[in-house]
Amino acid sequence: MAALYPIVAARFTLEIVMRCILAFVVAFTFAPLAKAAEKPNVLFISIDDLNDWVGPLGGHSQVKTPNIDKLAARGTTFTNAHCQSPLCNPSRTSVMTGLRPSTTGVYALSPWFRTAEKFKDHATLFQWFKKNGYTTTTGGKIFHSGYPPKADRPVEVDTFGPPGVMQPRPKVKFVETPDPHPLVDWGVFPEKDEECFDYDIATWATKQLKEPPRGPWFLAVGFQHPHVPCYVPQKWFDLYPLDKLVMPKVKADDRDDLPRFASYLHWKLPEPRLKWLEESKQWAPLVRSYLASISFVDAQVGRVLDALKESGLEKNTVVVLWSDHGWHLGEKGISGKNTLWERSTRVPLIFAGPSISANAKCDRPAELLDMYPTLLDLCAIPVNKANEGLSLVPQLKNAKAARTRGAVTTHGPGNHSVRTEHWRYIRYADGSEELYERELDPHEWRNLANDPKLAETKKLLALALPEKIADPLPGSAGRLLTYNKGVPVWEGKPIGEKDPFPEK
Ligand SMILES: [Ca+2]
Repeated sequence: MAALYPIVAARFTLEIVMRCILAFVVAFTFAPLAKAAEKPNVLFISIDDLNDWVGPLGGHSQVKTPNIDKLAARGTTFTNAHCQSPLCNPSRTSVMTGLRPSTTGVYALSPWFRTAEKFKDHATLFQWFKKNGYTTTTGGKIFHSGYPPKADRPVEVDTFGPPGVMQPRPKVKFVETPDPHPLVDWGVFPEKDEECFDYDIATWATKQLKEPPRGPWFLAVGFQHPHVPCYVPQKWFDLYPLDKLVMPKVKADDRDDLPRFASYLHWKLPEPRLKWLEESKQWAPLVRSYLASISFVDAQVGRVLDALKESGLEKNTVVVLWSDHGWHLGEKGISGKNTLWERSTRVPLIFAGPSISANAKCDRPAELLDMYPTLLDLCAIPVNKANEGLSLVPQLKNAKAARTRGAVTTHGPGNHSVRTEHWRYIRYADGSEELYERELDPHEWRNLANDPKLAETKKLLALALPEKIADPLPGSAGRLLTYNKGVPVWEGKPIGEKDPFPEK
């Protein structure tokens, strides 16, 4: 035994040395991998047509969004965030490309931006993350419905989950709106949450979180409520009794001080005007259905966030929740979007996760366009120099951090709005203007553009507007307003100088 001992001891020592060498080699060889594993994941939640009627923004005193409230409590809410376009396709194209509509030429419901040669190889948010080691997955409505076309999907993301489909729908519309558009409808339907399309999207997302990919991942989940049709089960309507409903504030002569061009941006919409909603006693039911749809989608957001928590990945996941644009419910005489006013441009934008201040509200102007560079910054991914947005990380660390740039929204070539902390300035393609002093006039009821004392203010605000204005991409159609040689053209039809504003 005595003779054996030194051998055993030597072997033991050798083993220790070998193990140390191995540990050393492993540490060095896999150091970058370990670092990569520490990279935060991204849970990107988009909500369709959700205006500021959420708890943290206070847009409606009665709205119940406990899950979005909870997310806001553990993160930072931008209270002055605005979309780049008040319409799905251009807004979402801007978010994913990191470019303004005035740069892409995507102003309308079509086309898919890749049809333009110059964007064939433009790296979207998802592609930039993939290039930097992330597994990318999307489900529900992320790009505009039907986009990307099937053939392009594998190029855009690693896994393209269920696309956004607005099903089921009742056999016959509940509300006979002036435009018989099948989606412009609201009411109690179906019976159970489990039958709603956004319920399925949340279920799909929770499954992704239970079995996440190896390495850092980017999961995009796109909900469609409260986009019309505002169909949800009865229990969500019960949260908002009709007889106690607080209606949006409107002013009867609100449009009297607007330039005529303001009406051209929404010359004809499938969404009804306030006049019709009042006459047909549908205004309150629409407001109620929209609120009910918000609470329903909030519950689906909650299911996904609960699944994130249960997965144990919450600490290392950046969550960002946003909506593509707002929605009018009678303000300025209309319902729907397609305007450059607060009701159309203001959106929820909430970040939560590692190194983000909790329970913070940032009043600095922010743009949805800023999400792309912000997410890169949060995940320590190299910048994409093509990005036209700016990282919001300084504000995520300190909500009071300065931000000098206003938030710009564009609808159709040459029509822009800029929002600062104090002002909203709008300039239309024909040069006509609007100016609102936001702190004194939160409903944007008094257009101050003709006040000579404010000429210099307008000039300074106008500096924020884009200098280059791309022509609409070939194939542009759906909600497109152009202005050529002094003639406004809405969806291909010229608008006459004396044509009355369509009240339906
Ligand atoms: Ca939308």
